[in-house]
Amino acid sequence: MLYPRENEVRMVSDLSGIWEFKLGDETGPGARCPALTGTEVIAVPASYNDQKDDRAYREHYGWVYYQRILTIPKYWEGQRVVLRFDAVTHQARIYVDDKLVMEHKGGFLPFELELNGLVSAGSSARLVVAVDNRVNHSTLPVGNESSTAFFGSDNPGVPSVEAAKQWRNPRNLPNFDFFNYAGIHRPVRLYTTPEVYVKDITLVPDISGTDGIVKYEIEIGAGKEVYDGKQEKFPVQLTILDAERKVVASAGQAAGTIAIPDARLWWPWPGEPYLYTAVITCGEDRYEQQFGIRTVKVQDTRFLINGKPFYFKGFGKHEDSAFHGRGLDQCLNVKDIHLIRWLNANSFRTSHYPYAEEMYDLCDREGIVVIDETTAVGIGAGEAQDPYKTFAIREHHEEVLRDLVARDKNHPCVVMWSMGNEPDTEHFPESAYEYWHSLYELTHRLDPADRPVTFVCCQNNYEKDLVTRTMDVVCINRYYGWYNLSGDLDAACYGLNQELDFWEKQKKPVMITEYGADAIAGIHECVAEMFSEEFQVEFYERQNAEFDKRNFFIGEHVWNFADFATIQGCMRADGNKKGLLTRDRRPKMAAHYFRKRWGKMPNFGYKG
Ligand code: GCB
Repeated sequence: MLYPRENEVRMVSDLSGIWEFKLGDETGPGARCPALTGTEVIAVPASYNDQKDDRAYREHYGWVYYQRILTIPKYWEGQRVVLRFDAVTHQARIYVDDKLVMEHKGGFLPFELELNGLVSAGSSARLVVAVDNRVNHSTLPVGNESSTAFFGSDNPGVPSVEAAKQWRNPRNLPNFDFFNYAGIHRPVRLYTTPEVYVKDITLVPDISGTDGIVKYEIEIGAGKEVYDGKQEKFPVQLTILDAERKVVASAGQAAGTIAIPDARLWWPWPGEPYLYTAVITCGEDRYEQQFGIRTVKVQDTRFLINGKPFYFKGFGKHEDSAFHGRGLDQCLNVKDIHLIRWLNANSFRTSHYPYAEEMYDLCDREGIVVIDETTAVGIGAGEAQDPYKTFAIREHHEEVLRDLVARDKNHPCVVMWSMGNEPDTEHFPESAYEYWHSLYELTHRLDPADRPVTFVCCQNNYEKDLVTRTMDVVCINRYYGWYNLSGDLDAACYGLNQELDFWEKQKKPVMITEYGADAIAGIHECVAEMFSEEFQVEFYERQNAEFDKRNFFIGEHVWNFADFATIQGCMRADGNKKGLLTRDRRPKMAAHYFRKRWGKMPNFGYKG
């Protein structure tokens, strides 16, 4: 799905601002939704949870309602008018003048609908967006539904969920470690196109000698007009501009291959992330899509970008900040990109969901490498239940993969797809293999550029796990010295090395996608113990020394870039404190440590 961009033939109107808001309950709205009364104010885009200091907002369970008037200007007559939601978390029902016009499941990817026929140019309509924040065994991310999750698994007197309902309000029990923020998280926009319009563009870059080669395909859509696909009526023209907007190549078909002589490549920062622009015209429509010329390939135990062995230096992140929750914050995104550079890092993973499109645009432009992850976090329910046989998630997971690849396929910053984070691969290894391997094949088929595909594996019995070793890159999250062998870094390094010996035999590129220790900023000790800034530094120093000895090891992503909000619990003091930075982006000692370490490590050829 193309990002809405304004130009000489397309208008974009951003509906961000103050909307009306009302909390609902577990009963969702039906086919009709009458006007809301007794509403409160809410900012869009942002999570609703922290906009009012009220437990009812923070811990809400079920539906909420957003309302505003939308107006289609008279001068948009004759245009296709589209209402686009970049992300509504987790489930949305859209009403135009009382009537249900669209539903969408999944809180981190865009969806849109044409308003022609629903609201005419020169008139207004009432827009209500109903949003459900519930997570369970049929959603991604996954919510718990078991009684043990309610009360802690080692509580001997665990009552059933049914019994608990008698005296406890229903609540979300996320099977993931980030606060279950919800609401209209990203912009809502109206945009126009001519009736015959550029619907989609696929650009697959390659390199041949000094030339850039771009395989392209342009899809044309039609509103009321009948698009017969014939060149004569709606000729498609593709023009490639360089960064100075000089024409470097052009073609007159909707699909083909085009060469850019003496192309400048997209390199990760501090290399030059050079971008070209594809200008597509068809009939009256015009759309511009930026792209880069770069290749990505896994070869033996190397991850090659433009043919050179790349080493990942960076983090798992979150979209998370004070007040906004998970809502788009462009200022924070720019700040984070600058901090990534300040830290001398080169990459991050969009743990644990697709991020806002604006962030990928920034990464394209600033040369930050991205591992793009779906919302599949928390698939597992212990040894008693095979999630692959009992969770109704497969269809939705496929849909998320399809929509993610369709949304992000043209970004040069995206070098690998992560199908999910820390599913159960240990208790039901065969089921897990069947599930993940078929999705792995699907993702390869979906991506026209055929990027490497992986998923991120939980600390487990790696000998039993049949899936992780079959991924293009083995991505492991490990907490030796934190959740296990807590505080004992000698033992942690021993355990880590045992495991690394195992991975060495698999002859695959391996990277650590999470490792880390909580550190509460300001806690200092001479003899480093857990939760102090000194322990966090020592934890990383010791484990990095082990990674440096391993040739097949292609990257280190620390957990986490910054402290972030989680559900309250006895394991979390005001959220997860594993950030190198605090939630308000102040560096801990470990940030200075990594800035020095990464400053000395090249992007390419670190392991020869
Ligand atoms: C993990 C999860 C991540 C958590 C982290 C932690 O393995 O992937 O979402 O936040 O551990 O700090 O516990």
